[in-house]
Amino acid sequence: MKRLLLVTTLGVLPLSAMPSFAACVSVVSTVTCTGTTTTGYLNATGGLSVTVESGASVSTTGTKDAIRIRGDNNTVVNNGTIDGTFAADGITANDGVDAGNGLTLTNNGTILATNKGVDVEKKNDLTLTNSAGATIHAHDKAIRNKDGNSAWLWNEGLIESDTDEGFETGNGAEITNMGTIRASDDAIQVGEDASILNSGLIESVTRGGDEADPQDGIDIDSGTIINYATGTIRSDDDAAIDYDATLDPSKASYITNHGTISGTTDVLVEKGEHVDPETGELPAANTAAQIVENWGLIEGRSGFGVDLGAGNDELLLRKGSQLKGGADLGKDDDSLSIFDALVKSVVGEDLLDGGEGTDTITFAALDFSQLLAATFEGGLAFFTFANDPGYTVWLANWESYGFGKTIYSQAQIEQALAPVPLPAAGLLMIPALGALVALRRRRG
Ligand SMILES: [Ca+2]
Ligand SMILES: [Ca+2]
Ligand SMILES: [Ca+2]
Ligand SMILES: [Ca+2]
Repeated sequence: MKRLLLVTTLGVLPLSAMPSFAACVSVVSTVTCTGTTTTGYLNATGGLSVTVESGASVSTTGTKDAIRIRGDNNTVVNNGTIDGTFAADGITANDGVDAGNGLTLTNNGTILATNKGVDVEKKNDLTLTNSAGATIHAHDKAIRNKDGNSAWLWNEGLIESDTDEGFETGNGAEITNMGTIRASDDAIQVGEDASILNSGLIESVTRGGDEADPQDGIDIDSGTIINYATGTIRSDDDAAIDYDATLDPSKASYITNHGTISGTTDVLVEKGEHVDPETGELPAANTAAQIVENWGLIEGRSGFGVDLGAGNDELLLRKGSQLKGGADLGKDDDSLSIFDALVKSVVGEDLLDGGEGTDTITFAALDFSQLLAATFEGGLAFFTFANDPGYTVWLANWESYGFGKTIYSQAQIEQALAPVPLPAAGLLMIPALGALVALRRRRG
């Protein structure tokens, strides 16, 4: 009793200490939609708080979107249905929600549209939550935020476009996907400094759109992508993750994969070598570093698993991971490390190519003594390991070869594996290599 009284007293104290109300009072315009509205909701002012109640629907038979609120800093909570598929003229494609800067949209229900599900083109500071069980489905882009910066998207439901992009936004996007983002065009199209955390499904599928122009799971300029164990990022007909040119090539981009990433070429970086059929122009190359760390599956179904272009790229293949389709690390000084003693289980018989530049491949879980045979032909190298003598790893254009923590040149490897000259006593003149070869002879 005494304790309760104390708490009550403490609770009252701050109130009595509060100053009187300030002179300027702002009242947010609150709009609540109940029942069935077929004339849409239009309001050009900002600071609105619009709620579509559970069981309610807002659509329009007119030509100005189901909800058009183009002022700034509006809030929409949809617990019912917002439907932009009802234009009576049969020609107009309406949006579900068309809004301004600083839109905060929480969708707990359904948003449908023949045009964009949510249209905030060139608007900044979008905050969009699509809850579990909620849907944003549009014939055109599901969410258009093209050239809009600092978007925040949290998806646990379904975001889907039949013919175009799923979520298109500009720079500084923060995306968390635990649900599904599916599109015929890029599922996600972002600019610079994006952060994408995925434990759901992000996919570009071939249906309904312009299939002559294949599209990606994620199209990005720079940033960080983390794909968790339950996550899948994929494309039916193009890259799972595609890097366009970045404005700041000094900044590296990161992919950490614990789940599945699968595309024709899986992780693809623009090399500026082929004319873009859409623009008719040669695109600028991405010259930044991509740092790819794989604990899961990275799969190039008809091309490289990773094709990283210019920049000092790094590919880290952790124990138990899989890379299908091989790797081309492209121009500049790259590194590839395999942390599994069973190299075959990680990279199979696909080519690992360092490309131009001074590149290093490291078999981090193998000691040099595990190298059973090495053949060098031009830029190619073929290694066989003692722990899997029936297997040969295919290598191209590597300048250094790491075993454990030690780096060897081609010349050092050739010298170490050269037929042992007789008398064997001559080996004493090169003690380090001599020890290696002696080991090898004993094993043989
Ligand atoms: Ca690169
Ligand atoms: Ca490179
Ligand atoms: Ca290279
Ligand atoms: Ca090279």
